[in-house]
Amino acid sequence: MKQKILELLKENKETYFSGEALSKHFGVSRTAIWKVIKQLKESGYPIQSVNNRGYRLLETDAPYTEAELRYRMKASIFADHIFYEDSVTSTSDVIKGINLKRPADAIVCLADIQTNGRGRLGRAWQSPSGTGIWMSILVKPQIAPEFAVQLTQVAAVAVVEAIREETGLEAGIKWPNDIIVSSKKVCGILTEMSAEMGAVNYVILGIGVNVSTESFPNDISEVATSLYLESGELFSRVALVERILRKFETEYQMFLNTTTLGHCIERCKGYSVTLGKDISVIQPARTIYARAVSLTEKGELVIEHKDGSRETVFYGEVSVRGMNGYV
Ligand code: BTX
Repeated sequence: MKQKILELLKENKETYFSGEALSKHFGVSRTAIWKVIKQLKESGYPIQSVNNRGYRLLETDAPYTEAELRYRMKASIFADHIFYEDSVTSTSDVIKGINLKRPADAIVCLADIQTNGRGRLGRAWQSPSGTGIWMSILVKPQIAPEFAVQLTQVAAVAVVEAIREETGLEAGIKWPNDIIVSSKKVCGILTEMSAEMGAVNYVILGIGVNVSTESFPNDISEVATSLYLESGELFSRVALVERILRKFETEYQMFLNTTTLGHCIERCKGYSVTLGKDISVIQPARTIYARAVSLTEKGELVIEHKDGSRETVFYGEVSVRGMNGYV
C-alpha cells in the first residue's frame, strides 16, 4: 500500500488528498494511512499535511528556469515576457533594460541571486542564491500617477494568498509592504514608478520572498523569517512564482476596471496584522503615534488619535507596538 499511495501522490503532485479519501480509496483505516504517510516523510518524501485539506507531495524538484516559468504562464499577460537570470544586481533595475529592448505591457524578471537587492529608502535586501524568490513585475497601467501606489496592495494580496494556499501558513500583511508570518518578515515589496505629469509610464513591483532560508545574518535575524523556518518544509519556488503571478494577474485586471481596491480591500483588511494595533508611523517630517483602525478603498491607512480624531495616511514606515519595533 505504501508504494500505491506514493504513486498516487507522485502522479498528482501538488494535489491534496484527505485522510478520509485515501482511507476509502485503499479500504484501510485513517490511522493506517497516517502511519504510511509518516513513514514516507521519514524516508525523505516532501509530503505536506494541512488541516482540513489533507496530504500532498510537494513539487520541490520542478526546475526553476525561464522555460518552465514561460510554459506554466503561457496563457497569461506575462506569457513570453518572463526573463530569468542566474545573477543580477537587482531585478528591479534589470527589468528597466528589458523594457527598453523588448517592451511589453507586462514583464517579469527573476534571478537566483541579487548582488545589490534593494528595499525602500535605499536599504539593502538580502537575496542569497538558491533560497528565495527575487522577482520584479513591470506593468503599464493607463492611470494617473496618484493611483499607482495602490498596486502595492494588489501585489500584497496576491503574495499573501499565494503563500497561504501553497504552504498553509497564516501569512498577513503589515501595511503597506511587508508580508508577515509569526510576526516576522517573510516577504517585502518595493514599488517604484516612472511617470510624467498625469500619466504613468510603468510601475515596477519588486517582490522578495524568503523560501528556504535556514538562517539570516545577525542584523536581521530578529525581524526576518522564511517559509522553511516557519513550516519545516521546503517549497518549490517555481510553483510559488506561478501562483503569485496568477493571483497578481487576476487582482491587477480587477484593479484596472475601477482603479480602486474595491474588489480586494475587505480581504486586505482581513489579512492585516496592522489594524486594531497601536502603531507609530514614521514620515520624513514627523512620527505619529496612533491606533490603526481601517483601510480605505485606495489602500490608505486610517488611524485614530488619542482624542478620537481620525486621519488617513498613505505612506510611511509603520511599526506595530510589540512587533519587532515600537514598544
Ligand atoms: P523595506 O525597506 O521595507 O525592508 C528592508 C529591510 O528589511 C532591511 O533594512 C532589513 O532590515 C530587512 N531585510 C533585508 N533583507 C531581508 C530579507 N531577505 N528578509 C527579511 N527582511 C530583510 C522591503 O523593503 C522591500 C524588499 C523588496 C525586495 C525585492 S527582491 C526583488 C526586487 N529587487 C530588488 O532589488 N528589490 C525587490
